[in-house]
Amino acid sequence: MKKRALITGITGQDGSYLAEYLLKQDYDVFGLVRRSSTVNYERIHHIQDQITLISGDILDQTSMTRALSDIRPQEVYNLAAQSFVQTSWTQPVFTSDVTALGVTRILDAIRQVDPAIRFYQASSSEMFGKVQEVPQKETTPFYPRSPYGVAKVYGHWITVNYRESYQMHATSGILFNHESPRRGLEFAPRKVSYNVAKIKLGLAKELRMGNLDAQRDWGFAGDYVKAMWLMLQQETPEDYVVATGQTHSVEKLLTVAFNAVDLDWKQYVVQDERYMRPAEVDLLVGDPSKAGKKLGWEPQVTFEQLVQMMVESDLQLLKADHRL
Ligand code: NAP
Ligand code: F7E
Repeated sequence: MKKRALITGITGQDGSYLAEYLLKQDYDVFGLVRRSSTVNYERIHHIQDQITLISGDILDQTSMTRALSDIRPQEVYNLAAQSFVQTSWTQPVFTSDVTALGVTRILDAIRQVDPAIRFYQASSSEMFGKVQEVPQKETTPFYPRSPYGVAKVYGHWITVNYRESYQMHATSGILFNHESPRRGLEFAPRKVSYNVAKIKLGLAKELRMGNLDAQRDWGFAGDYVKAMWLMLQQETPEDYVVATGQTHSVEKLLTVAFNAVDLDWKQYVVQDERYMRPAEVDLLVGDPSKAGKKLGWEPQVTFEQLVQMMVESDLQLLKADHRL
């Protein structure tokens, strides 16, 4: 019998890579998708005939229970969230409902339908916020700096609580920033790669950015979904930090991306207050040694390779769109 996995957030960046990865592991893959007036299956279009999409929303507990009862999966990966940090200040209540309470809805649906289902929660380095320790590891205290970060702290602790209260195989993966050519255009690395490609092709003249001093531990999304799967294959559920262990500033990101097309970022980047945050996370760098030791997980793509991959992909995309 093939294993069955349900992915919430399958239309997102990570959902699409995880679905591909699970198909390669010979799973039957199911994805929860919410209704929208236009179809947004761009990231899963290429595998749509190999997966099954189920209508539902993590704001609606009945839809979660129904999906679990219909599919009877062995594994559930909860990747659904309002995941853009900046938006969490303008929509704090909505962000909490989806990103925090959504986790309880799905955990409780699992408890009712089949508590033996293994559960992965997409936790985030944003929980470390104003960091209390460098580098950050599983035991580092949380100090979130945005409504998104606060919501993820709730999601993390409710996962731990259901594990301890009901002996469920529930795991929280504390993933640091991970990117790819499939990343949403609003996140810094994709915003940079897309606009660098536009400038190179003569389709834009400048790039407006916020805080250039912030530092992040950036990895490749394709590497990180493997860690999610490995966590659910362990006999004992535990929480893991997934990161590269290297950190770079937004300025360094600009340097590498513009250098990839032989341009100097200083001639094109304009700082714009609109992209500054009410409270910033200044420095994130993870310690992935537990994931290395217990899961045998290691990132494969370096920061420079990642940025070059993204710029190259956006050049191809824009050339095709504009028939260049
Ligand atoms: P993403 O591209 O923003 O995808 C989010 C997904 O959640 C989309 O499929 C979205 O569906 C879905 N979703 C949002 N609200 C929903 C709802 N109410 N019901 C059902 N589905 C809903 O995010 P990502 O980068 O793939 O990240 C995946 C998860 O990892 C998120 O939980 C994120 O917070 C977390 N995380 C990400 C990173 C990172 O660096 N990427 C790091 C740590 C943690 P639509 O397509 O319909 O909008
Ligand atoms: O910002 C700075 C910004 O939006 C990175 C999400 O996946 O990772 C992501 O959250 C940094 C911040 O990602 C612009 O101030 C400067 O310091 O790419 P980002 P994020 O906020 O780190 C974590 C782990 C998640 O869990 C989240 O879901 O870049 N920055 N100028 C800018 N950021 C953006 N977006 N746009 C700018 O113009």
